Amino acid sequence: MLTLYYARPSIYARPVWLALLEKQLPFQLIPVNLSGQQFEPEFLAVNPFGHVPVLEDDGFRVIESLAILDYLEARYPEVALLPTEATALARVRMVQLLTLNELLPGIFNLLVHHDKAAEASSTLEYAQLRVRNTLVFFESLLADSQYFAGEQLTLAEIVAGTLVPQVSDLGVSLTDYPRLQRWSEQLLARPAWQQIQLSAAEWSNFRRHMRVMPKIWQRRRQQRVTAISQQQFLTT
Ligand SMILES: N[C@@H](CCC(=O)N[C@@H](CS)C(=O)NCC(=O)O)C(=O)O
Repeated sequence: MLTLYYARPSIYARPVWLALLEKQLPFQLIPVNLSGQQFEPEFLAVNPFGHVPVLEDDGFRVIESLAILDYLEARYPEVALLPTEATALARVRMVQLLTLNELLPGIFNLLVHHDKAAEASSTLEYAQLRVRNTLVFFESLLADSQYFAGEQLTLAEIVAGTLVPQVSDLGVSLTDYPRLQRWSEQLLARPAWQQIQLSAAEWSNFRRHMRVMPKIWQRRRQQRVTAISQQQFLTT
């Protein structure tokens, strides 16, 4: 039986949730309350890094969202989400990595610094540039195709498709990116996307949460040091 440890709004867990749905696999969800449950010994025994997502498959445990997606693809290839042709594969990997390494930190900094004065303006400017650059790149990569790697839904949609269709909820308009807008609408209409849809209240909660994230991180760093060192002490 497949088990996914997740949190509903988690940007890293949602692609795994979507992949399980798109592959039509039976699975159970275990919610983790990220206000502290991730540092409890029971969860650190599941993932010593205290993060969701975690996937368990018949006793085999995988952490790190991209590793989990690759595992699911190799283990359950029936509904294929990863092309093998070189250029299509490169497109998928570019979209996955740019989403997590450029778009996500850009959006995060826009949210955190949105109302800060001059001292944060270069951070804000850089964040805007990262978001815009990624969206422009994605817009041109889509060209006239239905999906990033052609006419087949892939892990590029699974990863970018949990963030790009939501950027307007996070304060970034998609009106300058008509292809991305069409692509987003198409994804949001799919049953799997509808199943993981967050309500307006959940998005607004998420926005509020992201804005205070640097303070939370500071506290969590200490919690993590304490929790992980205790865990190591217990296991040595
Ligand atoms: N690189 C990891 C990142 C996972 C991650 O940061 N997950 C967040 C939720 S979006 C988390 O569990 N945060 C809890 C914490 O930082 O204490 C992945 O891709 O799975």
